[in-house]
Amino acid sequence: MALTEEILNNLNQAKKDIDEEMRIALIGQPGAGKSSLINRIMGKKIFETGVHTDTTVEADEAKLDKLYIVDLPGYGTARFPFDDWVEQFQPQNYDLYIFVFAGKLHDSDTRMFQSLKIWADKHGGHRQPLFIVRNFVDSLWDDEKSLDELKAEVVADVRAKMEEDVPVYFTSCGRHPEGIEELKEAIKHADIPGAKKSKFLRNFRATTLKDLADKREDALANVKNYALAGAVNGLNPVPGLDVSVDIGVMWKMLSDIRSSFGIDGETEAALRKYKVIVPAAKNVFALMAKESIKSFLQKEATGFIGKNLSKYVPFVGQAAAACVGYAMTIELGKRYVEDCYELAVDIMENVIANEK
Ligand SMILES: Nc1nc2c(ncn2[C@@H]2O[C@H](COP(=O)(O)OP(=O)(O)O)[C@@H](O)[C@H]2O)c(=O)[nH]1
Ligand SMILES: [Mg+2]
Repeated sequence: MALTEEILNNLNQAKKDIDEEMRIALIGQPGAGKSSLINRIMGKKIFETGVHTDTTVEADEAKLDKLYIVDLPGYGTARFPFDDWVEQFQPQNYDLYIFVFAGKLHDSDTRMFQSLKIWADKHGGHRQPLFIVRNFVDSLWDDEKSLDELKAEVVADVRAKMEEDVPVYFTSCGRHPEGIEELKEAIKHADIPGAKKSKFLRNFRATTLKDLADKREDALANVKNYALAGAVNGLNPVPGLDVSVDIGVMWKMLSDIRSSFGIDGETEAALRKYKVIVPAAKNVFALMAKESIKSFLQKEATGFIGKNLSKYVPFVGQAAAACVGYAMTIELGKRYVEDCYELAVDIMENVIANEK
């Protein structure tokens, strides 16, 4: 099938980007607060907290779509001397590390820091980002020293062991959470390929307007990949029209967009108690079922093709149908991102207003 150059050139990359996985490893001793911290960052319960028994011997794994989060057991213990730990858990194979500690650093931590540099050399020198987090900052306290002095001591110790001026994040997952937003922002800007980072961006729950803006940008950038996948699979002609789209791909695109913004069937029910709902809400909920996508296409396609006809004149038959499908998927995806974003902002602002 002859497709436009744009589609062909980008197709392989789009497929790779869609399938790309992101793997996050949590490293640190049991009780340091790894589970509590990742739950806070993700804004949802990923791991049980306060359970130490199995997590000291087995990795605890969570999979959210293409995002893997693995809570590795502690190393440098009688059970796992450092080398055994590396052998068994292959810690070199992650895209991003969050190292959490709550007390003193140990010699085995120094080995872990050094190992990450060695593993980077094996990966062509690109070191996977490591976030060093001193959790339990709420219990960082001393009669004789100020909090700033204590923090400076921690930073100096980490930098001596890393042999580098790395940042240290101070957090608390206790009664008064602290430092979580700063850490989350740093993870959002981590030096990893966009297709991987996207798997983080779409799977955490937004807690700030900045989060929603970042999700909007990520979702808009992803629309093209779905459109490409749909154009190639597009074997479902829309009855009565010269358009082929893969309704399944479209439906997946729309549900992924919704889910990134934390919108689902329960949101619709919860919104009923509001008297005024933004118009975007209607558009968002109207396209929740596969069937409604079909009727939407039938209604919209004629107008869409009319407006864009000149673009497709050089193509004939199936190719034109696929191109129109591609362009329509992009159009629909972009509109849907904006509607979901607007609705999510409205919900967040109302919840915040109600809490005040
Ligand atoms: N006070 C305080 N308690 C915390 C903090 N982080 C975690 N905890 C508590 O410490 C315990 C162990 O935390 P958990 O996240 O399970 O640690 P993990 O074993 O490293 O996964 C749990 O009871 C948490 O509620 C913190 O920053 N401050
Ligand atoms: Mg844990």
